[in-house]
Amino acid sequence: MKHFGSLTKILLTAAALAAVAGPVEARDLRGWNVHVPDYPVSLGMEKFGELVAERTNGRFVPSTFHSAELGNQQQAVEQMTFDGIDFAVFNGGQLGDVAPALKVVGLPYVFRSTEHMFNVVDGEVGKRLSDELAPANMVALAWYDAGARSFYTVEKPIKTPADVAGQKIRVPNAEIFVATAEALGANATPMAFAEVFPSLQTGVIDGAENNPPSVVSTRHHEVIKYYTLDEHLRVPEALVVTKTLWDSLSDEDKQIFREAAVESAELQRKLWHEREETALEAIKAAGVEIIEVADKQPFVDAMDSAYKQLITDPKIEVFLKDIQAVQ
Ligand code: BDP
Repeated sequence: MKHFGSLTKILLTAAALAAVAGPVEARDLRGWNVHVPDYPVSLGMEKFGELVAERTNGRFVPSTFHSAELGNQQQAVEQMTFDGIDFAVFNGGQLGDVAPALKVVGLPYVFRSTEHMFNVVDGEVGKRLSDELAPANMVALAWYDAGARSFYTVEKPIKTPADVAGQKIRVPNAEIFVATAEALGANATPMAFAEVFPSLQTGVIDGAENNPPSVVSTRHHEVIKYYTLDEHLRVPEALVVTKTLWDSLSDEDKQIFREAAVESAELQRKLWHEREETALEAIKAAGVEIIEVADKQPFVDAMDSAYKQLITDPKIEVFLKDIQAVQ
């Protein structure tokens, strides 16, 4: 498995550095990741680990456990609260279940483009979003790209919002996803990422929604027939460390961790961009019909009820206004 390879590399680096600099007390850090080892998020996390190990001269040895080996996302979020894991990449909208203000990045169609999204999360709003994670024992160090999520189905194509109504659509286990699918009248069915493939295969669900790289990494394109590019959600993903770990770091180490995270995000965003294109090609090549949505406005209009449900306190409203004001 890939992470053992890079773990070995990190340990060897640490050993080599110790030989030069004298013995170092290495602290192992456990990282949670939902994706397979060659996914852009996974490669970004590996980079983060390598840079931290290298630049702290092996005093910190982060290793990432891929493919939800340390549990599903909900369990991982929980483990962060008691330092069972030290770092992770979490879908920002899913974090809304533990830090309500984060729901704002999971509002349907909240970002106008990828550029707008990164201008928001890389700027002062991103810093404030990170502060909101403190009660969940997390600090966000950088943000990864996760493209845009769109619906896909096995039997009945989705061309208009009305086509979603009544379909049993899998969504991740978090309020923003349920509210978004329900706003279109779907029978929203929360379930863990790993369970979606067999559920599509056996007809337990009629469809799901995700970005092209995830459709391909989970082989959903082998069982679906239609992919509707409505792009209802564009949710950034946060590279987080526990607040416990963060607070224990010297200022110098904090800078190393932050720079490593930002550099890993630069790599991840570049890989993401490439993967988005190859993934869509693979989906087409598998014979899936791609349904372009020339006018997304009917989908946007249908999201009113999701906004009403998700904007539960004035703070989220302030965040929303601030996001809209960013260019
Ligand atoms: C992927 C996201 C991941 C989600 C997953 C899902 O990167 O954070 O957990 O979708 O649908 O695209 O569960």
